[in-house]
Amino acid sequence: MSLPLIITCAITGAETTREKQPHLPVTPREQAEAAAEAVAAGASVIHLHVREDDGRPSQRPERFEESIRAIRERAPGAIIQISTGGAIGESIENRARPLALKPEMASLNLGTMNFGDDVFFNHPRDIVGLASRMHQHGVMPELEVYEAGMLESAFRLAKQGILREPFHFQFVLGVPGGMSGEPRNLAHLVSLLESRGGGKAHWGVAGVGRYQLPLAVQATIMGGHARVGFEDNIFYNKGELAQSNAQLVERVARIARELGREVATPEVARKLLGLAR
Ligand code: KMH
Ligand code: ZN
Repeated sequence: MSLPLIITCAITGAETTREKQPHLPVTPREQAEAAAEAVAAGASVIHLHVREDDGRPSQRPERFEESIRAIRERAPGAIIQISTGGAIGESIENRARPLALKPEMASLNLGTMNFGDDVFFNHPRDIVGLASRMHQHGVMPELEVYEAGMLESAFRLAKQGILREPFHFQFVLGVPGGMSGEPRNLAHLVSLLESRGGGKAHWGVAGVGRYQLPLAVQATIMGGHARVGFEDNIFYNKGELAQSNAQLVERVARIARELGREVATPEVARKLLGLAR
């Protein structure tokens, strides 16, 4: 019997624009509305990037604080996971700053890679620095893995005691520069994780663009968890923009139930992930 499905909704991201997706939530108020709708539709975790009023991606702690407060008002139970990836080109100092707010979770990116036409830098020294800062603040890292070498890095960091149990991996597949979202790639990452004794680790998958839905369904069948939302994909169907983040969550929740898998509430997700609060 599979564990309840944890659906993460990445409501805003750093790269998606209002020009491409007119329903993108940008202000704290819009993000709170989007988060509340997503949680009502079945999401338990909100992966959060913030923007300035003009839409520029931001890592200002004050802006995170505003959004977190607004989300807490509209969706009090939601698990908020802040991004330490930020936008391409953001300094590591700025990426780390919102950790001082001590969110329940934060993303931790496990390697440098080409990211479309850009390079997403994650120096080993900075990965260790972010991991220890998270540990210091009691923040649970979500381990972002874009290709198999990054999973190998996680095993190394775990052996060195830099990453500590419980582990929660997010396989982000379909970024040009990382592994694509073909079913065999997810199957390979999961078998690699299991072969290294990661049987107790939790994992989820975030498929980029057209990979979002098939990978969410594959993860649902394989016993993993799923991430959807405008950060990774703006379409509902090919050529048809989604009307909201919640619409993407609702579809995955419905399919999961039809496949016989329950959808985790935030309280259930907290227990599964070992989040003490
Ligand atoms: N915006 C991407 C370059 C994360 O949130 O930690 C990185 C990203 C990952 O979104
Ligand atoms: Zn992100």
